[in-house]
Amino acid sequence: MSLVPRLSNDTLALVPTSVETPAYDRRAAKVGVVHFGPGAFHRAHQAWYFDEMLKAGGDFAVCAVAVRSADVEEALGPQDGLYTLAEREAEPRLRVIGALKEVLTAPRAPDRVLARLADPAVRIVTATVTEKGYCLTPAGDLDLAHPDVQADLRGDGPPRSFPGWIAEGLKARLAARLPPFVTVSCDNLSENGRRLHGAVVQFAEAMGDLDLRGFVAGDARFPSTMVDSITPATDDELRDKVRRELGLEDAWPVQRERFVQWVVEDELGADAEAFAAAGVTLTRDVAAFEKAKLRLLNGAHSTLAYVGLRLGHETVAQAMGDARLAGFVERTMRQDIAASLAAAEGLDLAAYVDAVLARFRNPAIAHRLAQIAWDGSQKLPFRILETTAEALAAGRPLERLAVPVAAWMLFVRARARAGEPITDPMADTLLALGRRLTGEPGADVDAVLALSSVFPPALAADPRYRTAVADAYSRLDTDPPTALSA
Ligand code: CS2
Repeated sequence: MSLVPRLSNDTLALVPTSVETPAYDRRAAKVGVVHFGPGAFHRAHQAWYFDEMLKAGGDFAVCAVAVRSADVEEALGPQDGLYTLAEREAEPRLRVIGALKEVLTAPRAPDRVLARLADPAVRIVTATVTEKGYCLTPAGDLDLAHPDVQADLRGDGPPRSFPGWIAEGLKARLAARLPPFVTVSCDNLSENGRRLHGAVVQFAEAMGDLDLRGFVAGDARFPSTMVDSITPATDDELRDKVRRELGLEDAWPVQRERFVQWVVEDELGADAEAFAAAGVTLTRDVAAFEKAKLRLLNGAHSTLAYVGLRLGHETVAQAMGDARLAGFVERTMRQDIAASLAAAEGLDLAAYVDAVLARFRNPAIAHRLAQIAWDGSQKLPFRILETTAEALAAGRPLERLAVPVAAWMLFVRARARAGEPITDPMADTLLALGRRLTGEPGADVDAVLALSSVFPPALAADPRYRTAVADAYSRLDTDPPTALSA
């Protein structure tokens, strides 16, 4: 048993002054925000912004709701919602974040979640539920065949899906004649707010509730956003560091680089000023920022992950230390991806690429490629395939853009052959497919591109694209460095 006391309201005063702690009255701060999906990214990113807003005196305390797992409640409940955020740079910095005032697990306390959604003091609902949490079909509609959506539409219990929760929350607001909350998606999907809005409208329609449909479609706001900060998963090294420096036990600290960015479509009403004062960029044109970030940063990340793993690297910084791979990724960003982007006002693409590459090289961060490799079936469409489909339509080269997809195929095949699991909502399908891949490029590419929930049919059917993927696959399989010469 550890003799080190646990971080909580009662022990907060023991934290050394070198570590920043909440400088506001946590007990007095009112909950103004409900957040779905309080994983490491939320706690390192939006919760830090809300902590800044609380410092400035606003009612931005957060009720954090895990849609399924009780892990966060179990770790942070005994800590009164407190946890440590480590900024990993040459000069690291620790800060105890106090923004999470309540930590709930939806299946355990559905009534409390609903009461918060219907609380007049709550104005904002944020979400990081990952790509799969939106329950969308490849065409971007609400997936009515999704088991959680079906259960929610039957209405025989509290909501299970995230769109179901938002619909239920807005229904409660309507019944109480309250204004709707603003729903702010913070996941890495292009046009995240618009997609979520569409899904919740379809949800209300499928419920046959026309009043709710009108309220969601006409009154509720779903701004799109771009969120950015590199957040490696928590590991023992971080837990030990925090224990040493705080002199307290923290069951679930989080870490990120110092850089943070949050760009939100300007639909926040009276709260806009507080967001802007905390450093959030409010804009009318979030799409250009979102696209640039998803395609350049996340696209490059997924490329580094699958190709880097194939080459035996473990972290992003190590992969960037491999000059051939780093050069390949940089060419892909500058030549192929940047060509698919129109610069947003205030966004210089060449400087953005420089900054992203420098962040990837941060030696103070051990961002594991295996973490980025999760959920490839959900990530590749937004990160790589949209860029590729546009390159195809415009007659631009496809060779480099085919490489991460070929590397993903090899990743799936390697995991399947080794009998190792894959973290992906399509894991069963992918592992079965991976076992069938023989190494014959034509047949393997046929089998993988037939996954219609991942590859848009027009792209999958195109002979130029198929040839490019098959060529990259065979090179990566037999002589990986040659795949990087393109
Ligand atoms: C990463 C992202 O894990 C991943 O797939 O690409 O989480 C990335 O670190 C963030 O989007 C950076 O903002």
